[in-house]
Amino acid sequence: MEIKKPDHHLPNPIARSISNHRLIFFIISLLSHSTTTTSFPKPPPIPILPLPSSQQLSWQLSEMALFLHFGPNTFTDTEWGTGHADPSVFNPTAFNATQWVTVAKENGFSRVILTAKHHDGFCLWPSDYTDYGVKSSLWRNGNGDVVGDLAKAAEEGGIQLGLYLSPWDRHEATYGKTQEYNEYYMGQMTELLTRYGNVNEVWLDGAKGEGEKDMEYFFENWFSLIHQLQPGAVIFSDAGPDVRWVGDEGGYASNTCWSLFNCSNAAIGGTDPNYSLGGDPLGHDWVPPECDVSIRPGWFWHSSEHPKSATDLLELYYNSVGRNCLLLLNVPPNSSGLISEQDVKVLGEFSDLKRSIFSYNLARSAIVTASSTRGGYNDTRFTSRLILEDGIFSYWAPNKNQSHWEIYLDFQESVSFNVVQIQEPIQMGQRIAKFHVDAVNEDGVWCEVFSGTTVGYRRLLRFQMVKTRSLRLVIDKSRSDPLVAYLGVHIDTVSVTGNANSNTSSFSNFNGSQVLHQTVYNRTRVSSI
Ligand code: FUL
Repeated sequence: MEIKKPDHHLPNPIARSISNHRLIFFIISLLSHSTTTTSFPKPPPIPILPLPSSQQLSWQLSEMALFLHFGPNTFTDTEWGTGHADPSVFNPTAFNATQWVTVAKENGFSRVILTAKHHDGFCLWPSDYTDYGVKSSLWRNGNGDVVGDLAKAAEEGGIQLGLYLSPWDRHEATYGKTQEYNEYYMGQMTELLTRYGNVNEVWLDGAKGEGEKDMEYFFENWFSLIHQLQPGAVIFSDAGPDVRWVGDEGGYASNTCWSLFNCSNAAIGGTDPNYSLGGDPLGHDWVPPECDVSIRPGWFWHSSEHPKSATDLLELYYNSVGRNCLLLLNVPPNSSGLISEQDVKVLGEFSDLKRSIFSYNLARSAIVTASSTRGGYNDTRFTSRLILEDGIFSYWAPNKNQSHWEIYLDFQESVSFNVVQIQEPIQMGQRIAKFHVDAVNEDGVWCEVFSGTTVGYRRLLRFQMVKTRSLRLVIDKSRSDPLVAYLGVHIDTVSVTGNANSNTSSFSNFNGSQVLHQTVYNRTRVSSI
């Protein structure tokens, strides 16, 4: 197989190359340490603006949310209800919000987001401002409250709650009259945000059918009201202000994905999808992207439709969470009021796959070194060894004014892998703009296995299986000194790696039996966790 050598390859044998590096780092570290004149520890670097708010940080850490589209459409085989369906159609026979929350929790979703009101205007809670909702249905003789039950189940289950209140309302008579409808919408928003405890996300969009009544939405008033009533909530829309739509409904973000954005360049219902997709390296606002996608073809449940496969879901995970986004996966409850068995099964398989790949980091026993360390080689607060600790709150930081930034993993024996994950401590701002990953081949030559642009909260890289003793992450371009919170090395025997990244290279020392050995090891490890 062909070996692609990057311009920056070192044609030295591995042993000499690595020990030379170590010696240089050691001398540099000693020098930098010996110039330290005080015993006070080096403070952390200055965060680079814009930064996430605590709500945005908590949203990003939640990684995956379950979207629940439920309402009259579930019973009428419709996607966009006309707003005139008889409320009596809404009658789930086995409704159980605890089952929804359990499915979410068991499969790693830390948040559930419900269509409290979709475009048909039907309210899943007993709103004082309209009869069009659960209170006019046969379900629980009109005394039911889907939002209330879900809020209670989420609180008991210890997961977060989000609510979607559709601006477009095909039932409400005041829709089209700007002043009246904004009053109506804000009245309903107030009900939702004051009756049900903590709400962590408010979801709204600019969707509207062709030829529908024209009107103005008072977005700024809505946003202020939401932040006032629920200071812990993020607001999602295609223009932020807190979280942005990624620009498509397929669940794929782009390879380059900045959380930086300019809200002034975006408008709800009118943002350029390409701008949403990639974000803006020069953006002044922190507005990270959320990828909404449905497990089935429709957003609502239809008896004729079936869920995607577990490997499809894994693919979505790589392309959303693995590209600095939150995955908002829609799993629509069926007409009995439960998440269908088929969907539960696929979600379970997806979780198993994810666990089998990511629960063991092959780098865990590697020797980690870096081109420099903030505060000197002996500073334990910024040492490169911290990249093996889970989470983003400890991180490697390089010395200031460096001309190159590199982290080395020496596995001490050959290991095979085809996935690398990298995390930046985004609480310090998103920094990395260009990087590549190299591995040493059997001739001791550094060969590029992947090159990319942004990292952000989490970046997952896939490439053809590589067998090596040493790997390095080289940061080529960064908005400020790059910081790395986590580096993971994994094996994925499931997803197709051939088309995962066009710039993958192949290794001449690929060895099938070695790969198999690692796989078994990995699985054994997983089953014991
Ligand atoms: C869109 C809506 O029109 C769809 O029905 C669905 O709710 C999707 C998540 O958002 O804007």
